[in-house]
Amino acid sequence: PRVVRRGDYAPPAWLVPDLALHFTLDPARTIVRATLKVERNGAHDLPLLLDGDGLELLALRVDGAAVDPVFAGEQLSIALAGDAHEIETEVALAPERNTQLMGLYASGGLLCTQCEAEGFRRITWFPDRPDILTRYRVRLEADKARYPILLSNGDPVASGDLAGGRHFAEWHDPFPKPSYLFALVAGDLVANRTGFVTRSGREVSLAIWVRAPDLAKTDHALHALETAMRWDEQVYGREYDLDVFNIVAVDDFNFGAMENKGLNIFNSRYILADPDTATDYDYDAVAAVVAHEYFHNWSGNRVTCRDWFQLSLKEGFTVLRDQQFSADQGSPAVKRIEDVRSLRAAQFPEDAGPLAHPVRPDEYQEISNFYTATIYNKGAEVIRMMHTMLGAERFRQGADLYFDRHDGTAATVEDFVRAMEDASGADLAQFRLWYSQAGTPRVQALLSHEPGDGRARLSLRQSVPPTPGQPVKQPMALPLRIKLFGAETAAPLAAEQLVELRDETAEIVFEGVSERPVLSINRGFSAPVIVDANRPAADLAFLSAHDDDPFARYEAIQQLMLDTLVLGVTQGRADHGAVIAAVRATLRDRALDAAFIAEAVLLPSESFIGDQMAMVDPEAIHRVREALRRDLAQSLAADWRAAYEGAHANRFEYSPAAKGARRLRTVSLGYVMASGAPDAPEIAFAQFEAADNMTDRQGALTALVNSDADCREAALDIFYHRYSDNALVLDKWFSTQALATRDGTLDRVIELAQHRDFTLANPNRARALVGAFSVNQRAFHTAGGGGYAFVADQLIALDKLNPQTAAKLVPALGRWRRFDAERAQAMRGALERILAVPGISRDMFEQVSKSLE
Ligand code: DPP
Ligand code: ZN
Repeated sequence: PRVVRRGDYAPPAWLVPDLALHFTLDPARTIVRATLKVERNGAHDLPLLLDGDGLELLALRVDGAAVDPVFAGEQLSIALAGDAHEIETEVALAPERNTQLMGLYASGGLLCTQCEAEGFRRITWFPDRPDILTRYRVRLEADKARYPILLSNGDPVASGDLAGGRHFAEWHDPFPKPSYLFALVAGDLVANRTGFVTRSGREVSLAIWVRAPDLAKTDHALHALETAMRWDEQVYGREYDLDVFNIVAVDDFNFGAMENKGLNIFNSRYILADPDTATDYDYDAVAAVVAHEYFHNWSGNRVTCRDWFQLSLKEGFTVLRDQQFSADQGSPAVKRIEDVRSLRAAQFPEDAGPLAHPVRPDEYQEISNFYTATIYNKGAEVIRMMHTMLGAERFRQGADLYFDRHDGTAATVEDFVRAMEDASGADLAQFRLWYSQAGTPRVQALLSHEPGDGRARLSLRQSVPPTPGQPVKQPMALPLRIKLFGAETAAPLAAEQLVELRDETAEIVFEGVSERPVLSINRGFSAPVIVDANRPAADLAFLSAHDDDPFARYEAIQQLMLDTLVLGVTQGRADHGAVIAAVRATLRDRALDAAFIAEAVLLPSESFIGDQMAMVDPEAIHRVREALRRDLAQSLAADWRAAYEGAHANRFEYSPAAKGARRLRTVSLGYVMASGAPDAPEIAFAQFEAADNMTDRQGALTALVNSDADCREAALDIFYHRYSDNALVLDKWFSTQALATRDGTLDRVIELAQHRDFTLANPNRARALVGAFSVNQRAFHTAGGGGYAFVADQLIALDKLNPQTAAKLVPALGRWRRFDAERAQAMRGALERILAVPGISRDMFEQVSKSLE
């Protein structure tokens, strides 16, 4: 297989300062004429190499004269004598047959593009690499009735009618950009518009384009966009730079959204929201993704990536920025809990498995496979640690320096770290290991107390596990926020310290510690590591009630639950008393907000429990967790009912307080159901029917679908018929069933794959069924291997349509080392079957072959 290596980077031999693109749009046959101005970059006699993929080449001219194409591998090779030339190409494409959804494709009557990372080469011949920055002039021509709206990057400069019912629009983007940021959209769209005045007085016209029936669902996204634009001015000093900012929602999309300059294209699930169809989670995700793509205008577009090994330069930084934004809109503590939860659910397993890779990888076969939780979420944690170590003010100075120094260029991770160093005076030499070493560091923390001397000693020891290709690791620089509390007085024994662990071991001595200290460590999750502090249940219970850092408090109760569950699995039994007492105290603490309580009292997921064990026994984990759930539900029956009823609102409102109440209501309903009380299904069904919002409705549906209640099928039917014309809600109908914890989920999922509304052609739908099922630990690992066979069949079929989306679903099968021999063999068998399919994509080949190693 082709392997691309970071060390092989060489600057481009030819630059393309200007590009004119002329599209004659048609779903069956689109003609693209491109005129590239090329300039020799330095002294050399190398040919111009252009990338192309699936293009029918109709004409090639150099300085106006037709030439015969010469190919070097997949590239077009053009020998040029002078230092500046004009290259013209003409190609034909078939957007309606483009099932990969990369390049120009058709979605729900629209024509649209996706170019990151390497989709532009599926539109025209071009040096498709991010360090070539080009000024684009684009002319779009199309049938006016079918495609009345024609959009591209930058500012609109001309439009008008043409013969034969056709029309045209011209767009100029004054900012040189990499080809992955090119976009166009043609379709019958309407806009929700507003004006925005930047802090220096630029008037920007904002528009969110959708099909007419969806217009009423765009207010939330538009509001989020305005809020994000203002926030970036205030917090990072970054202002918008064009006269228009357009967003288009499309139904078929591989990513969540794409930050094309001035023309963001979104998966409709991250734009459309109204109370009847979107949950609070969806509302939050819409705002976060709108903000994320907008923030890319600086962290990604104005300063882009030199090569794809630098992907986290823009993604890690932009995820951090969107996390900070969301934290500022609601509860920072709950946002931090959610972010750590998703890091642990997606990134820790990646770091512990066969696809582990550093935040700045050294090689890849297919770059699409590296849009991972490591690049995004761990990348964000790495920059967050710099923020923690430098402090907000010096971090901002570093960000300013980075933007100033590299504006209009393609930069590297090293450029970012150097800007942080130069602005702050900090030494980040060792810290850079976070970019090159894969694997989640572990920190052992042991606190001992010498009452006679009034002294406490904290010994820390770090280790970074081996990962594929990296057997031996260096100690990392880890910022750990630490505090001690007195076990008797419940008072802090000293102010919080920020300890930077740099060596393999360290000892920290605390003086004047007269009472027994309790250790609070990695507060706020200051470093993305696994801490083994071996604290007894009593200390965890103490911290869950008294810690003054909300994250640490959440962490303590979760650790207590986790210890109890792991003990239950490994020893066959565990005492539930401490967990029950801690949950009771949390539920009854009037000072806590509902959203926090809801997060804290939720048991760790079955997969997260599995992640703690060398050998995962999915059935035992399920059994032990259900037993604790039932015990909590029954022991605290009155508390759950009180929490459930106390969190009832009379009508829908989208505010942090109302969201928190709904979250606690849903979690409490889950416990009411788990108690086995005879009236519980009626309560859930009543909520399902009376709900005036999707959060309550789906919450009740989930509780029913996880249970054996008779009315669960009725609820599923009602839900299906109510929303049968709404694709995004039908996705929930599929995923709720695929995620069900009850028996028989595998059979149900196999049945659902035959449902008339199931299709692999739409990535959201494929993920809703196959993706959701593959993270349902118990169902996916059903004894007999039926889950693996099902997923393998689906991935083989999906790979033929959309390799990028298929390859993202491989990791669940790649975890075979953690399962018993029978399961491991069946999982390997499924992977081998995929690998043996003739014509397997490069995307799939890389993921599957690495998973088998
Ligand atoms: N559109 C994707 C994102 O914003 C890839 N850049 O993360
Ligand atoms: Zn991004």
